[in-house]
Amino acid sequence: MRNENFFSVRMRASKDGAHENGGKHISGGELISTYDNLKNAVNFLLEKALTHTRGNPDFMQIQFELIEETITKLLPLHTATNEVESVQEGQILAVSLLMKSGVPKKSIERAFQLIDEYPNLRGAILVNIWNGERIDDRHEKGVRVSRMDWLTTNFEKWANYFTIPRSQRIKEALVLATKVNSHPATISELCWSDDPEYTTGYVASKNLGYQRITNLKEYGDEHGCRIFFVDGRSDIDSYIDYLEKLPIIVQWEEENAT
Ligand code: PML
Ligand code: MG
Ligand code: MG
Ligand code: MG
Repeated sequence: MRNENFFSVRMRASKDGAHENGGKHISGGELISTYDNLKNAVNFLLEKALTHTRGNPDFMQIQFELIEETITKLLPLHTATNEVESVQEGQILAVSLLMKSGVPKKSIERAFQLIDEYPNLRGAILVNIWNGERIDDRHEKGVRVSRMDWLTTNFEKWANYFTIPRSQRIKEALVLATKVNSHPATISELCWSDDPEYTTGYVASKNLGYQRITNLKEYGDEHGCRIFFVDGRSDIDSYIDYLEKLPIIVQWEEENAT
């Protein structure tokens, strides 16, 4: 096989100016591409941002860079879907899953206050499970998990096997959750979308897997949430380096099915 170079391709788009100038976040995206596929990768991210339900961007940046590090392969987290009738039911389930994964209740309550304090966050916030305090210093920007992907053909094979919708959104969220939760410092993750038309979110952890919850916010609400609950005794700088820099590809074969 040809020894190929791989590139990390990233996009961010905003409205009323760039993010750093107070613009509203519209869309972001991450891909890993071969050189020959770069044109498709850039077009894919361009299209994603131009057609986003959060609005039409007036600022966009797409960049690519060669990946020097070896790419690690990860199996997708085991996935389950929890149907709930209301946002209240969804939120109660999320709290109980977070507790099951090892986050103390008090710290979950504090983390929910943090979500309200940073309504325009575009990345993730890192919360120390031992006291519920935020431990990254990224303010409104948050931490952006990067350098990750899943070949669409392989994702579709996985989705067909488990009868999960073959949605790009699920693919992207599961890639991120798989990367984040494969690090020993991550205890659990809580996420719901900032897309006003999408109400399904999830709690993910090593033991629970990727637990989708069909109703975690009201339809029409543009406020998203992404919290990584972290063992605060870990080296946080190297943890953030892992999230931002270590390249991973999710890959699944039928013999991996459990
Ligand atoms: C997002 O849209 O940014 C996050 C979506 C999370 C849930 C995806 C799913 O499993 O349906
Ligand atoms: Mg989004
Ligand atoms: Mg639009
Ligand atoms: Mg560093």
